[in-house]
Amino acid sequence: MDKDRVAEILSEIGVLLELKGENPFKSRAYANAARAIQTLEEPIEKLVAENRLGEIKGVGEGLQEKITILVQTGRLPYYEELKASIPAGLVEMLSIPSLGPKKIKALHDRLGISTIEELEAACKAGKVAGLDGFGEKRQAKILEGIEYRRQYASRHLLSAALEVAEPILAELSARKDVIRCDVAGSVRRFKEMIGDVDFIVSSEDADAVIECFVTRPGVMSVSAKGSTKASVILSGGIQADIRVVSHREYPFALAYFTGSKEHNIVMRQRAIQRGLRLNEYGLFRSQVETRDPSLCLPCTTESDIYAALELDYIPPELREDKGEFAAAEAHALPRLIELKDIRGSLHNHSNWSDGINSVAQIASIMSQRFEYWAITDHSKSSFQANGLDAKRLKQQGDEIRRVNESLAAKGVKFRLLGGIEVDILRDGKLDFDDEVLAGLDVVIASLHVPASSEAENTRRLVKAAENPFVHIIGHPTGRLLLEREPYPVNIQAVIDACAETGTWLELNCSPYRLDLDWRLWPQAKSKGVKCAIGPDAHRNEQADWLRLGAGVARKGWLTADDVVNTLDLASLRKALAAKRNRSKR
Ligand code: DGT
Ligand code: CA
Ligand code: CA
Ligand code: ZN
Repeated sequence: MDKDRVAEILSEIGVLLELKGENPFKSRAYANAARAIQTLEEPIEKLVAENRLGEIKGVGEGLQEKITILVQTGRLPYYEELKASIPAGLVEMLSIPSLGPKKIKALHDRLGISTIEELEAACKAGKVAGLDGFGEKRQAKILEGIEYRRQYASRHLLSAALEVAEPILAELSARKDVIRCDVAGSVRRFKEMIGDVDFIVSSEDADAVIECFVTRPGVMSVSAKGSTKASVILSGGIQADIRVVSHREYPFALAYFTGSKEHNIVMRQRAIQRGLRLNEYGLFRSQVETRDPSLCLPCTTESDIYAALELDYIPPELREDKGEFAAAEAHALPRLIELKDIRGSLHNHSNWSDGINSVAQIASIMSQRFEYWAITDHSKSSFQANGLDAKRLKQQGDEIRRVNESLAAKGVKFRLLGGIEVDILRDGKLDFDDEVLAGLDVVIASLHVPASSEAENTRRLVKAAENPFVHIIGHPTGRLLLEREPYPVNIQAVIDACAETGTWLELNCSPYRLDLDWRLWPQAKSKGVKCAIGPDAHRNEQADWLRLGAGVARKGWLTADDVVNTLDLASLRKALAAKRNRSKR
């Protein structure tokens, strides 16, 4: 554990003690010690090893003992117990601008407030203004702070992060004083939701790069600005961090700030086991924490770092400490799917239901980029989405056929596929009879109106998978990121039913869904379940969501072979026929 982290924990202890209303001298002692440790010239591990913590100003015996435990074991039970003894809501309130520990304690003691929601209600009811030391002005400020926090300190969709990150990255790479740059953190790892966006840059003119970063349009406020790093809030409320490092440090900083934290911890351990030290500054021939460039192994890429630790290169999406180390050691990492492997999409809507584009418009755009594109509009029970009844479905089918004929006449290979996203109704019955489904190229079954019982939802989905005319279970858990939790369902049972019946599971790559979750794909894959990546496009531009789909599929350890819409059209047709033929055997 480095000194920054030790200092961070000590100062947090100081704040927690204050929240608890402990003796102010005690909490101040922690804050002072934290400050002293931050400015140490030597590695803290060295001081611990040589029993010299007493030399630090303001660090008495009690603190020495705690720091020693922390540095030697990486944990501090005292800190963990202290944290656990305070309602989580009080600690959370610290993130509200204008509220410090003393005020939070007063609110807790006098109004019994222990969550942000309670605080908001009390402010709205005017109860906070009446407290000694608060008043109308402060009450209004607190409400403002709660709103700010809600907007700006929350989590964001990956798609929103990519959207803000890409222009910044383009701008940075175009600068002459930038040697290399990349997005790091959870965005690079393709997490479905992110906290903030991290940029790593190598340059010999850090000042100029930082200045450009904090003054570019789109920056709403600058939260921190130093000589090599800065944090800003972008319009739209996403925080972005930048770090500028030297050319030599770049691969180490990129690897470190890509994370995940869990992945980094294992990397660090592997380094230690080999008599090395790994941190954001380098990989050093050293038994103690250091930044001495003369001890650093020469690595110019992340691959070099992995190689030095006897690992194959681990793609960022897999860096979650979920089995990637064993695989990289055994040269058994999968060759992950790439966007260019995807040849078409099986889940899309047209203006026959709630989509924007006509069948002809869809064909004219998608034929430029893909081999096939299925139109799978909603079925009649989804009346709010203008779902199709059998008669309109047939008319739509005729239109699709006409468009395909004219494509064929022009010698174009691209084809539209005709299909439906059929609602799964009560008891797992579908919105169309088998005879209707049998006439379609692609059938997705989706649960849009779930029951409250897990058993019931599971039964419905399993029954849908057992239908020989259903190819795909759409957005299998129904989650809406940042909005709605998955419906209760035994997803293991659904995966098993898909494996049993040869039904595909969808990786719905609408940025709001990314469902089935990447964490479940390795399991589905191990049972032989294939994946259909579907943008669920309601307008043509949403074809771009396939990029999210490919990235999240990578995060789920999937290869091109695991994903059905990497097949060419002829093979796809065979695969679509396979399930129906199965039931005839
Ligand atoms: P986020 O922003 O919450 O979506 O998640 P990340 O992973 O982007 O986290 P962030 O921005 O706090 O930090 C970026 C990376 O820096 C993180 O993935 C790993 C590394 N990192 C940050 N703090 C620590 C730490 O205390 N220990 C270790 N080992 N790595 C850290
Ligand atoms: Ca981040
Ligand atoms: Ca960050
Ligand atoms: Zn749907």
